[in-house]
Amino acid sequence: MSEDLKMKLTRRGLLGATAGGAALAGGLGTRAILAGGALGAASVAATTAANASEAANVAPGQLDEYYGFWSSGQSGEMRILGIPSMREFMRVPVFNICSATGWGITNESKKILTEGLLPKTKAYLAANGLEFPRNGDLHHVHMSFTEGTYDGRFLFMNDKANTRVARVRCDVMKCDKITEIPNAKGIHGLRPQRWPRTNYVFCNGEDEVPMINDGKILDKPEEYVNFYTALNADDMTIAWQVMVSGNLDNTDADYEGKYAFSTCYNSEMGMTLADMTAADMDHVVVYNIAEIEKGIAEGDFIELNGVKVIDGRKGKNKKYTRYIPVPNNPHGCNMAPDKIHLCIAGKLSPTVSVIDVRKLDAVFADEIEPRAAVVAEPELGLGPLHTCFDGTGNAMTTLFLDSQVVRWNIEDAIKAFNGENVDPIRSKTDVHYQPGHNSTAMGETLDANGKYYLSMNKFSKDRFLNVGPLKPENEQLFAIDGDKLTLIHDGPTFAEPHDSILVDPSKVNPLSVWNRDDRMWADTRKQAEVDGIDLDDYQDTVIRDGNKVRVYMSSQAPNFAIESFTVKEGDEVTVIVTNLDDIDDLTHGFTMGNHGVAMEIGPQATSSVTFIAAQPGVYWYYCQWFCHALHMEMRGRMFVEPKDA
Ligand code: CUK
Ligand code: CUA
Ligand code: CA
Repeated sequence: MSEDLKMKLTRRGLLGATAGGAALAGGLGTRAILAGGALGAASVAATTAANASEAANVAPGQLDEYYGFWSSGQSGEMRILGIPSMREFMRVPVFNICSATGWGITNESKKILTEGLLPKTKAYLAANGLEFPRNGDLHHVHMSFTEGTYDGRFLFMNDKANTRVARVRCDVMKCDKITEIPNAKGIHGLRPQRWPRTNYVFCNGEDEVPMINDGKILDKPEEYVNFYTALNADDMTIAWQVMVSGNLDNTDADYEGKYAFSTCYNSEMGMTLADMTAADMDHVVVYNIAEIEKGIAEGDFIELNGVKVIDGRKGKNKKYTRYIPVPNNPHGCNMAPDKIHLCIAGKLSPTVSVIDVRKLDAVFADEIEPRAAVVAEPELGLGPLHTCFDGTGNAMTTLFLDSQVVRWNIEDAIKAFNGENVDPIRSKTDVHYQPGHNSTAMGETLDANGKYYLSMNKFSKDRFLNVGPLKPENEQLFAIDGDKLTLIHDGPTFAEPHDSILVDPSKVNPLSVWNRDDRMWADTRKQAEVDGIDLDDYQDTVIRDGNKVRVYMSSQAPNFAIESFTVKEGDEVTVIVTNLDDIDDLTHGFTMGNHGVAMEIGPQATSSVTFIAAQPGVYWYYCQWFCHALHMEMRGRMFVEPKDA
């Protein structure tokens, strides 16, 4: 490592950049502190792109070229956008609670939010008066693959805040499963297996904890471990886990189904910022999938909380994992669609380490040192976080501190690493400001193409009218023209443009109207059968079952079939609404006034909600999704009789 590079990796450099707030001050201070010299010039001047914005203009009524599936960070939902217009089409609630759709309020969604929680978690949530976590931190959304490209079955996403993984069905764009991951803490990096298909979803546990986290071991970091989890994509159960040394940040998988990878920024097992950044090098963990499966089959595991756990810690079982040293505190982990090069973003190091996955067989066979799998380490700029690809042999890496994207050539980087006098950098383009993730159309698949480049920026600063101390983030879309990136969209976004994938519409084909026999309301259907009601041949009926009342009603614009019903004070009331309309876009809602109850009922869907009618009186319910000229009139009354009347 050059002296210059070493200097940039010093802890003082890092602390200066973060503690001083220089990163937010426009870049100059940061660069001075961290690099002591000029790298590419990230200007704070606004980029004007008046004519370029034409390129992002999708004419009224015209459809976009790509779907964008967005994570929303601490908002906990998934979003669907159109590329290149950047119009936001939909918000799909996942780890959050949604007032519009009733996610977290309906019985159907509550089941999904609670059934995958660990018993211990349910117990301590209950002690806090909760059935499920109220929040989520959704960083990474990725679609299921078949043979290296998207197959339009599912989208998978992590919740760092509550150690969960969720799945969204692409046919209806609703979440259908949420699994809390045992043993691990803080699921961060997440990627589906690419080859031969997504049988596994790989999940990184970021936070270090004792192997058995029951309070017997507390402040003894030397006894902490981290867990890498393979989830079965088809049923969202845990397939296996690998215990590793150091923590786990981002993950990716190869195009052969042989290896998966994680970056680790805390090989030091430090518990303070100073200690987490103390070493010169951290590492990338390489998982040998076939060997791990063999180890599981042969019983070479311990069982922890019902999960088969392989010991892949450093120096334990070298057939399962290898540790490739890379400069301190790496972050992004991105497999190129050339099927060969894995790009590890340096974060504290201005470099990206390029690992040739063809060399990993030799690493596992002890024929070469792990570090010999690194075939390039170009110096690209300050704060490299994530890399994406456009299928041309070039890579684009976000530079957080420089507020730029650097476009560079992988082969030239390899040549330079081998001593040839070539500069792999093709161009640097300013973004506004501090980009984290980036994406290209189909960029993490074999169909990667070079049409659009998306920069997901963590700060908007001076770019929009001031809305108070909490500012929006900023997303920028660029047209890729050779090495030149032209800004075609620049727009604010609410927390947080974390990560995204841009998907060709040929891969996704959602329904417009629900199938009546959808499994989303299978439990409600069962209850209806017990109540002697055929949900398909609808009877609008009120059933009394002790102090439980079930109100079955259909809806057809602009009417609820039941215009009033009567219950007794203290009754547990379940309202089951089936939307008989079978027209595109004809969604009804059910809101029970003053009860904190609302839900969406899509065309042909059934939804249900349960509450206690605790106060006698007259209460109005109404449809809260605009459905008809007489939508305001789509309402009815609930009479709650006093207990001793
Ligand atoms: S991590 Cu945040 S910018 Cu959660 Cu995808 Cu890199
Ligand atoms: Cu039904 Cu509004
Ligand atoms: Ca470190």
